[in-house]
Amino acid sequence: MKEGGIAIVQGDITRMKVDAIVNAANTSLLGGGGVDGAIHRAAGPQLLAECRTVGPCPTGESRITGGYRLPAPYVIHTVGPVWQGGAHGEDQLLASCYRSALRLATEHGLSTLAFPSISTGAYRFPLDRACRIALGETLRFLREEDSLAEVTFVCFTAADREVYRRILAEMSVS
Ligand code: AR6
Repeated sequence: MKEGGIAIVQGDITRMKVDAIVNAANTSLLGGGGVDGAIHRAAGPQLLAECRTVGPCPTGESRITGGYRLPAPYVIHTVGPVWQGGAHGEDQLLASCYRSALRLATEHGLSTLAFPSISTGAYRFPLDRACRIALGETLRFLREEDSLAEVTFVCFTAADREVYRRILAEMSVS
């Protein structure tokens, strides 16, 4: 599904042939489980070595490294908020993850970017709410900047992909 520079697919983000994939990291940038673990496994040990030189990274911010053995030449590591009920600035911090990752991509002259669903796994951010923030921030960014050609949301499950598709369709008509 494609809509105004946004594509939504189901799959493994480590296989994406885009200029940069985004990693849902933690503040240490030294790896972990989930998509972070998958990216480090696929990229190989040089990614961890570079991460040691660019971390730590505060929640809501992003850092860029090479992609090493990945098909994508760059990885943008962003640190999502841990869900604590929604009254601890989680929405603003998650929006900041998307904005800072998109900004880093344009600063590096990249034109295609793929995001996982940041914070919705181990960090337990509710999917619907996170998805509205992800798509809202990205649509706004794409309207204001013409440097990025396509942003792909890579959903790990078909159920997640359907949520993204439904919410993008809702946002596109409103
Ligand atoms: N490709 C695309 N999406 C994936 C993949 C993959 N290969 N693997 C998992 N997902 P999570 P978070 C999805 O837990 O909630 C790590 O330990 C997954 O189904 O990876 O931001 C870090 O080091 C979910 O939809 O990230 C941090 O400590 C989404 O990616 C912490 O987890 C995000 O789930 C970050 O937690």
